[in-house]
Amino acid sequence: MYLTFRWYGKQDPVTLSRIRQIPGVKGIVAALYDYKPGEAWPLQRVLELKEEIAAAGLDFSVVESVPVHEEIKLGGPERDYFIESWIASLKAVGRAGVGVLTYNFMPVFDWTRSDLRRALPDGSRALAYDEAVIERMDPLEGDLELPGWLAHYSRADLARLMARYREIGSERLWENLGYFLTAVVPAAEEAGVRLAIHPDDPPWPVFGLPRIVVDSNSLRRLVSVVDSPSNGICLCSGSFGALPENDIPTMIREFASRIAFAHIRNIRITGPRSFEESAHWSGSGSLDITAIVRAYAEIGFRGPVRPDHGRMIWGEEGRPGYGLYDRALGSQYILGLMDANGL
Ligand code: DNO
Repeated sequence: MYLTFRWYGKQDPVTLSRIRQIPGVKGIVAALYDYKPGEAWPLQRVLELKEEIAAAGLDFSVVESVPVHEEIKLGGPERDYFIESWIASLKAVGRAGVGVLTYNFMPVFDWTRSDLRRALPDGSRALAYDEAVIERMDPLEGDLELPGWLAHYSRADLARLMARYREIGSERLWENLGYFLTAVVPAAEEAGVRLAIHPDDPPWPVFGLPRIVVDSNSLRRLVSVVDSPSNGICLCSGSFGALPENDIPTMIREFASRIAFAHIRNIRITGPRSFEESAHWSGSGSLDITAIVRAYAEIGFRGPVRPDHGRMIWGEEGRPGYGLYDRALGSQYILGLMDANGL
């Protein structure tokens, strides 16, 4: 396993030169942020990004994410066009020598939280999710927008999209994921890229929209749709871990051969379908990060890992979940566990 760090490009207050100073970080997780879902990434731009990262002494290890256009998820009439365009981006990623590509299949909204700056008792601030608050929220009212979401829709488009998803339900969403994978996995194999689906975060329906990548059963179904190492998983401990029945070390062992990318994050479950994000240390949250890294050691995981979200500490401002300090601390905790487990 080797340590990587997410970087949001030139706009990111966390610069590559700062990331370089974190011991043990070898790789960068990045994307082309100026392309909308459905637009193909030109090879030249991916190569430029790779060069920029290499100039800072780091490797471009993972693309996170190439967004999947809603027409693909909805199985709309234009899906083949958008799948072709996604494959063009995938090929560019492969030609640039980046071996892992993360994506998700969440309808409309990527990760969702009710609170971007929950004050924790120690004075730090963290992302939090409260089902009761979410139930009272109407995404068609107000400015529901989270940093990190790649797509933003006008209110009218959002209303139309949400209505279409409510019509199709989760079984059709599975079929559409199957159709997508059947088309893209052979292209990924050819391009030498492992796809890594990110689980739904949180792993249950939000705003009445179906969510399907939520537990071990869904991963079993996912890997069986197309039997190939390129049909891989981004095993995100914080996303799956919000459901107490998801035992992350057990999942790591079961899906060992399909894990292409590890996200390590801790959360503190505060009630049913409610949690706040905590520091990576096992002692600060509900997840046993020590056992998680031990499971990666047991399966001999050789792929990239990144400290997922961090809290905002020491007065840092910036992109919620993606400040420098707490993620850097988390990376050192992970690095220590890696060393202790011979990873
Ligand atoms: C949140 C991230 C997600 C992830 C996408 C992958 O911080 O883990 O936004 O990048 O779901 O497509």
